[in-house]
Amino acid sequence: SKEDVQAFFKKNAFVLFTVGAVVVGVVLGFALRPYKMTYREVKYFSFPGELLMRMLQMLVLPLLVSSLITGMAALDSKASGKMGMRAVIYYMTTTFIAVFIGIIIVLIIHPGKGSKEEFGKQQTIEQVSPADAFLDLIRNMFPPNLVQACTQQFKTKYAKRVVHVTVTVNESLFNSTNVSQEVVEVSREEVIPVPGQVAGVNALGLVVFSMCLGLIIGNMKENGQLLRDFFNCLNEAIMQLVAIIMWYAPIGILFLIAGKIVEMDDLTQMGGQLGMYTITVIIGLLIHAALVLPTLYFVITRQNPFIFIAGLLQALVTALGTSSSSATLPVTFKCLEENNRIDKRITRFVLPVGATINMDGTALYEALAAIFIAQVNNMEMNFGQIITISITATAASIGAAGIPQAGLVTMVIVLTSVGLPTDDITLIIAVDWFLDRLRTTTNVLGDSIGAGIIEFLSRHELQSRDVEMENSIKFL
Ligand code: DAS
Repeated sequence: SKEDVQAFFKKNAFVLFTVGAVVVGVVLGFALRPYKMTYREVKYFSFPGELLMRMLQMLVLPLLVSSLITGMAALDSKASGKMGMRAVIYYMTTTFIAVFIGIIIVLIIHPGKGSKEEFGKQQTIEQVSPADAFLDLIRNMFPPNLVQACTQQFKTKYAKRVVHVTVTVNESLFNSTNVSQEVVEVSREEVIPVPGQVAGVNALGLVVFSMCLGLIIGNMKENGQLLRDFFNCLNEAIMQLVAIIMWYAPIGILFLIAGKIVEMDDLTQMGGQLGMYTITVIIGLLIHAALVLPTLYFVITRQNPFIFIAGLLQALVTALGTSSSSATLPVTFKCLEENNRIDKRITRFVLPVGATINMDGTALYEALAAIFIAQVNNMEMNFGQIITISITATAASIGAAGIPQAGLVTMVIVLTSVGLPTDDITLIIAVDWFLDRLRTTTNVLGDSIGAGIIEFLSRHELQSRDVEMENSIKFL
């Protein structure tokens, strides 16, 4: 009846607006392409989208810190330890499955034909050694300056330097009668690692700090109450800000998507290897997001995964629009807590961590892309190299920040670990803006399904702690 239809629209207005925004954005973008806007015009045109990005990013820091602190403080250390364990196992398993799918799919489809001609010119990319990248990951866990961690992260850079070395020359080599040694000085050029900082939130450092602080505050009995109340209220206030921004989100998403479509390079180059590569990535991500993750959710919780995913629609569309899992974090919170009714003790604990380190889509992508680059270079990867790729791709996905195209940067590690040319990353840059959106959506889905699964597995702890919970933290 008419009332039913009205009620349906009322209830799902948000979702309809958001999905509508994507459709209108795509149509508008293609309609405007023939006008060949200048770079400046595109920037003006996508301004409403840029604003959405900025608003969401504005909330990420206070949201991440306050939710982790309250999340940790709300659980006793035994419960949080168990949940942490489950989270880590879930993140590791799903990331490895993702990597596995990426590798299998690229080996079967074999999108790289073994020629680089059709890709055009390449640029030079800075080398990073896997060891330095790994140390950077750990360094970033301990930011020496918390204020700086809000704007910068640590990254080893490389510099060329002339070094002097002394070499002992044994003269007997030249003259068999006169045995003596001579020390000579030679200089050679060497590339050395130097400490550096790059722009961007050091989310990993803030996550580690907030978790530890939250754990301590949770153990502080009455003395900690003030801090618990403070962070709890801060968290709720930020979530109310999120609710306001959500009304603006459809407009922002519309312009983000339309602007990108107006701006993108011609699709003609999408033929050949790059086109096949794009399709391979899409298939891989689809298998993981639409098949593996829902199946895992169903097997563990015995509930309909697609109803769960329907509740996440807005977060998924925001991920698609912003290509940043950090910027999407506020929306992910809202969807999981309000639509899917996931316990706040779970979301506050696992979502900030998930958005920072659990990136299934990125892991799948990095492994797949590395093997694609090997194929283009006519290099066969042996079993050992494939294992190396799967390990470094996992590490690279953990190290990648939740910002647009971060995965492309950390791919240098994967390529160097198996001796592939890092400059070849530029071969796939043309399509990365698009694939980035898809892998970000997969990343957000992985985090959210993780929250659902971990809540289910932790139901006993959550129940038994309920009474005590009431005393220490009131969830507003
Ligand atoms: N776009 C990133 C994200 O936010 C990661 C990536 O570039 O792969 O999930």
